Amino acid sequence: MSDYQIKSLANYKSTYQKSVAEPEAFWAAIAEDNFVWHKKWDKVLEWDFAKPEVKWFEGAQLNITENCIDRHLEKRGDKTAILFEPNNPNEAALHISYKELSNRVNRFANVLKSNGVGKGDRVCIYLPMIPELAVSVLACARIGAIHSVVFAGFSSTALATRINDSDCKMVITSDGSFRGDKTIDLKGIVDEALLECAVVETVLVAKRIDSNIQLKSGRDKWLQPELDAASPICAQEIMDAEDPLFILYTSGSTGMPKGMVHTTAGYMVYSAYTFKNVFQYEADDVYWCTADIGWITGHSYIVYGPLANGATTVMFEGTPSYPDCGRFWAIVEKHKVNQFYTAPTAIRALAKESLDNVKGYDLSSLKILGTVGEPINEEAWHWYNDHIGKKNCPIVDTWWQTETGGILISPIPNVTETKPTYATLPLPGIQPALFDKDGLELEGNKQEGSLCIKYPWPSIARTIWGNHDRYRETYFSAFPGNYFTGDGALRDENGLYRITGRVDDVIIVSGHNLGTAPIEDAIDEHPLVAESAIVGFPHDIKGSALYGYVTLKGEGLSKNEEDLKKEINQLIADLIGPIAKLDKIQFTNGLPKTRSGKIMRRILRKIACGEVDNLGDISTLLNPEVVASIKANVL
Ligand code: 7RM
Repeated sequence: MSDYQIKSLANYKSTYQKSVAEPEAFWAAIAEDNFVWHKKWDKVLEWDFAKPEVKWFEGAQLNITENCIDRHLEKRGDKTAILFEPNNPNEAALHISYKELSNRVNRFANVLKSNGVGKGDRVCIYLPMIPELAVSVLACARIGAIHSVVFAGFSSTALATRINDSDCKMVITSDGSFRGDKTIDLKGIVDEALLECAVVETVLVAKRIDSNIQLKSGRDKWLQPELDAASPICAQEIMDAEDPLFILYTSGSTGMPKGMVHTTAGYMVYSAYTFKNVFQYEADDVYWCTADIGWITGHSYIVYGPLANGATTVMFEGTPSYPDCGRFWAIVEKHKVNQFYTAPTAIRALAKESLDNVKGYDLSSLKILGTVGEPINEEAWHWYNDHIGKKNCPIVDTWWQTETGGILISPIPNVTETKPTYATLPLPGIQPALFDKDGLELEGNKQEGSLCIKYPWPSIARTIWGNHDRYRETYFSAFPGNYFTGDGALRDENGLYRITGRVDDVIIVSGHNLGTAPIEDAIDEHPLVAESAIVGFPHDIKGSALYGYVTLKGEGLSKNEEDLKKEINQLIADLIGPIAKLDKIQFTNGLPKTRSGKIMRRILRKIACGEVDNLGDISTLLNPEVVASIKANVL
């Protein structure tokens, strides 16, 4: 286990050096020493970004659930694997030990089999954040079925598109889900989706709420009786290293969502290795990632990465604001959480509320804080650092993507430095590069350009389900020989990376390239601003001009709007330069967000450009009411 956990800066430097000089030897040693294999690989890596093709550990055989569950049973069978915290704080938390998890996963795997699911079959999982979600994911992996988890906030149309794209023969869902003090009729959404899906043979329904739903005979089954009748022993399917483990859909800039395909061995090795290092997990720690398993963050850093390390991973069913905005901190205190991993949008939302929501709780168990999903602005970073970490917890700003399977750029806490708004340094095995718009690599420090990765890492997605051409086009054609992330980044004078946002968020004003993130950062420095988003709109003289959507904190609402606009532009002029001043500022009561918390700038751009009737695909939009009010008040 010597190389597995990086514990000092010198150690990081030598490990990184080795990972770049001899990637195959580096990953082979990690794979060999830290996982259970039924057969070792014949070849560590085969790759060609021109084809594109990437294969890791070919010839090896394994099962990821043996690595996540079985191998822990002897040493830590009674340790809590999954700590389930329900939506309702008055409902008891559930401590699922590794032994109990093994029992549940095996039973579930047998239920899949008895319902005709086998190796290579696709299973769509559409569940709220209840234990059955993690268990069903692992049950699929146990028998070699390919899981496709669809976030349970997606509409029936979005669900149907995803089920059909990968021909899922089974759907696993629940009778409903909780959201705050309301319930949502998930089964009704599935029924509607299935009107469009001829391929689905069976629907397994977990019971979560007190509902009266109808089961469609011949198709739908309650899950619990099936589990009760199943054996708690299920032999693992022995998988080849490159057998698909799961499909996870992510939206592209146009058209159909992309079903990113992750395979078994490389994904396991990389998600486990990065979990251990980025969160510096120690044996008795309680780790909590607030994401939903419906996103890649939940796959890699609630389920697979933590369990492969024998960790205790918290799974939270609820939302940050129920029953009040202190819920996260109540849970940290209750379960003595050591590592806490969340999204900037959640931090900004909570920072908008009174500090009284934080003050009553004992947060002294916290050692490490993390963020993921979008650039974190300076103000939110400091709020997190000051009020949650009490200036005592390194913040890991982890940059990665559904396509990358695991974290690529991030500080290693207490090992490498942190810097507000910077994801900082590549993890071992990751070779980032910046390119200009002519496709030339920008060498040396103090550079800004398109972020690419030059060399494969074990958990890179292998293809887009059913569309390898689109995979090539999207990721390997803009900068031939490199994986193109679609993000822009800058490398500072010390070689630290800052993600500046999607490259398509760059706005060129009078010939100056302006990233949206730094301008939004500047606006967010205003004490009365909660959140902002900038887009470009056509301008006769400048080419493009800037349109700002600004949400104020409660105290801001009584202020004179014209004064506020002046103050905001003065801040921008002071922090970035007069070139970045906004032509138009619209005050809003919220911003359009995806269900995973990313601002949908595409919608804001269309509104600012006067195309209010043609907003494109809004299937991932969380808050349509906000869009309606923005449209009604457009400047
Ligand atoms: C993990 C995840 C990927 C996109 C990515 C970026 C943005 C994610 C950060 C970030 C700045 C970060 N997967 N992004 N993390 N931007 N700093 N730490 O979110 O597929 O849903 O999104 O998210 O633009 O390309 S994702």
